[in-house]
Amino acid sequence: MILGLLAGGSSFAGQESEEPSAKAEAGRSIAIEADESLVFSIVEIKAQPGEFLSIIFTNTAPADSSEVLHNVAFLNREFESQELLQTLPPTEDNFGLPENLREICLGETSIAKPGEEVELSFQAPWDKGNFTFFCTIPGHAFLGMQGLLVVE
Ligand SMILES: [Cu+2]
Repeated sequence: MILGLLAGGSSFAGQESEEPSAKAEAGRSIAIEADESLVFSIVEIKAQPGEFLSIIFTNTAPADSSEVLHNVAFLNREFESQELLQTLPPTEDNFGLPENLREICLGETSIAKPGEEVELSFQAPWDKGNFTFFCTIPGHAFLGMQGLLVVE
């Protein structure tokens, strides 16, 4: 009975949110996964200039590995692996995007615990080129959680 009430409530809420908004519209869906092996299932995403993308990221680490947190953040230019690591602070109280990278971030998902799915809608840059994405959890990019958005 409680489930029924919740489902009804959410459909009503959906009907009332039809107004246009400035938020990035939902674009082409791209599913990315990562588990406790600290590698993204996709390390290259191809997109057209200005294309709207909807990233659906799932942390597929086992539920008992509660310390394995992940997210995905997209930057507005390519970072060589070493450069990215030098830019990231060695430790971070907040596991989200470091303050020094916030200005050059195209978008980041929230942090996903094992079994959780998080989403991010954003617009690819109009400039062609390579744009780095990575997991902001300390140490994960260092161990390989990074990839490239290729705009062409
Ligand atoms: Cu991670």
